[in-house]
Amino acid sequence: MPGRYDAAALDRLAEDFRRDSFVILREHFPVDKLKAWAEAFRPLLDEHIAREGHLQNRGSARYYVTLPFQGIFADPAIFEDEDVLGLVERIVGKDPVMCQLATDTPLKGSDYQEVHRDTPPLFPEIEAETPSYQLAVNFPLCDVPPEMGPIEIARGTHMMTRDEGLRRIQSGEIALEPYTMRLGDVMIRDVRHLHRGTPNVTDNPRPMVVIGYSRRWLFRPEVSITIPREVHERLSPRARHLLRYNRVVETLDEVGKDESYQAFAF
Ligand SMILES: O=C(O)CCC(=O)C(=O)O
Repeated sequence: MPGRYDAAALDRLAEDFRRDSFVILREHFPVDKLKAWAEAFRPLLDEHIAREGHLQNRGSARYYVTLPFQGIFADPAIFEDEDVLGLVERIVGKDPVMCQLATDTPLKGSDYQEVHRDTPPLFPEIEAETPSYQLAVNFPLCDVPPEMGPIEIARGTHMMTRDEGLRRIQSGEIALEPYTMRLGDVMIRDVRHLHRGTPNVTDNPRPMVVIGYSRRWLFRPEVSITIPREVHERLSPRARHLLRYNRVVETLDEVGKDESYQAFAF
């Protein structure tokens, strides 16, 4: 499927991204497809909570759950979306790697997270940030109004040290702004910006999908996608290349379900 944005529009979005640390493509993914994802996700969330919910792996009543790379979740119309990949390549360069397909879900009882980054500095020896190397493509599986815990982001803090970003937030120079989203909206963000999850005060879960894309040389051992062979065989050459650092298995039954990505805030 061709993209919705031409090259000039993608160039402008990439500029916005470099300034702000994120962009939102409104009404981008088909709502019916996402409703089917939401339905298929619900039992996976319940299973995760029953198995290891006591770990509260993202704070109180907030869970990180990896999605199985099969069935409707292994959808090239989503992870090979032309506009998203066009932006990813403009931001992290040619030959990006897809390293993560998961969800963050706050429930009733969730709280404000500590303001954090999702990754430690690439070069802790120097007090400077580099161009972007790790992106999260986020899209919710429901509408996210203020009462369902929208993410709050301090715009532009991806290119500052953590301490400088926190200082500017504390002084009021940069605000932590909430970003409400509708089903179908897609956010592409640099995981270094300072941000936090906020409480979902409703009775319904608020799943947010995260697809991770990295620069071509970056390997993140804390996340991975396990690809069943029959899914791998049906992938396009581009998809196989995107997923080249991930393990191919005969069946997902051979893979443990415990979440290995526990340390998340830096
Ligand atoms: O989905 C959200 O509300 C953001 C969660 C988050 O920042 C995290 O768990 O690292």
